Amino acid sequence: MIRELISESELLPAIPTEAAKAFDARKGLLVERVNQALAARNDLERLIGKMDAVEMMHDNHRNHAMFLTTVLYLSAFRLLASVIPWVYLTYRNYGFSFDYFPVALNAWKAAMKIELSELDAAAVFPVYDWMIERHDRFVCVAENITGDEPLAESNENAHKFYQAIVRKDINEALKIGENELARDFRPDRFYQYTLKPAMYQVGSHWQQGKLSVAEEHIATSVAQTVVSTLHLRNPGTGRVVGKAMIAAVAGELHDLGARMISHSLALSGWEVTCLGANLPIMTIVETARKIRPNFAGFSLTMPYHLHYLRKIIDIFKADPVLCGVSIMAGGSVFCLFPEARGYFTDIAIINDIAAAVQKAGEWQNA
Ligand code: B12
Repeated sequence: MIRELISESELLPAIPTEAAKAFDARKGLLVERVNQALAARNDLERLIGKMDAVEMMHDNHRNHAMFLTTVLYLSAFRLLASVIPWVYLTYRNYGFSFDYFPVALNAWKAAMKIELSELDAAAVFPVYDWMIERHDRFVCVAENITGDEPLAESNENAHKFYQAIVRKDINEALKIGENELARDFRPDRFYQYTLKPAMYQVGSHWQQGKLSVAEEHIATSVAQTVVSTLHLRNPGTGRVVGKAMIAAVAGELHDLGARMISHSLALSGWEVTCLGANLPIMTIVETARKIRPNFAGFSLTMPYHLHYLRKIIDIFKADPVLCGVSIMAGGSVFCLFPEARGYFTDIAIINDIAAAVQKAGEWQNA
């Protein structure tokens, strides 16, 4: 059924940029109005499970505003259709009723009637009507998500590494990494098949409530220490093949992938400038103008950051200094929601570290 919903989404008319901009500019006010509309309902407790969940509902409204901004800028309706069941499932797991969703979507429409011009609201309404009309079918898809999707491909050390990072055992975690590196001097294998699956396991245990937020943060911080220490102890080769700039886009706090890619590239002779998490678009552009990399790589995890990637690509293409810079992007959004790839056919989307290093080499030799 999800396939049908995704292909039906293609019938929606493209959103004019002006309407997307208007939604983006007013999204804070829209969120406030939707929060107030929901707070005024007598049946709020039935909709969100318990009154303690109001904070989480507000969170959802903020995320909704950011995600719809992405969807409207990119006319990314296939992405919208593939993300909705995950949103339904996540909030149902937190105790929300599925009935909450059409109520909230109608509140968004009411808010837009007040905050947007008639023309802009008329351009965006078909997207909301499309979601509301298909609510029952999205419930059906959400109910059939099993949650046993395979985790990232792993090797024999992944579970040991997982245990070490949740126990806050930095020495053991580092030893696993160093032993693997000593074997073949290929950090990409350790990162791809040990560290990444361990972090995905942290994520799913966190989502299932088996790890607390604090435990997830501790495990992440141990993993970050391992990556930094391995990089420090095993820097580049000295032979420079070119310059690379790696960053996680504006708003994106997940930067472990970017740091792992950076280290692997450095070991292949790239002079890497890794800017880390949450880089404003213009900082990325200015830094690229300054260092003039051969290529840039961007990391994205949350679907609601995808339109920033589009903006960066368009700015690079139109910039006389940056138009020759090749671009690659990766991150779990492209694995969890493969539909996202379709909006970026003009760059390389890569989720495997060795493949990213290989692509960089091909660009260098071209
Ligand atoms: C650690 C973590 C965090 C940390 C991040 C810290 C940090 N410095 O990175 C913190 C606590 C900040 C965080 C916050 C949030 N998180 Co979080 N987080 C995770 C977790 C557990 C691990 C992420 C990670 O490090 N993975 C390991 C890396 C190595 O994997 P990766 O990023 O996929 O990278 C690989 C490839 O994708 C690729 N790649 C990555 N980048 C690049 C770049 C290039 C150029 C290339 C070529 C390749 C490439 O190479 C890597 C190796 O294969 C995941 C679980 C998961 N399944 O990933 C959740 C997860 C990603 N988080 C999630 C959520 C919901 C959130 C929050 C919204 C939570 C909240 N309510 O606040 C916020 C959003 C923050 C934001 N604005 O970005 C969800 C996302 C669901 C979704 N996609 O819609 C996940 C999946 C957890 C879950 N199961 O629900 N998170």
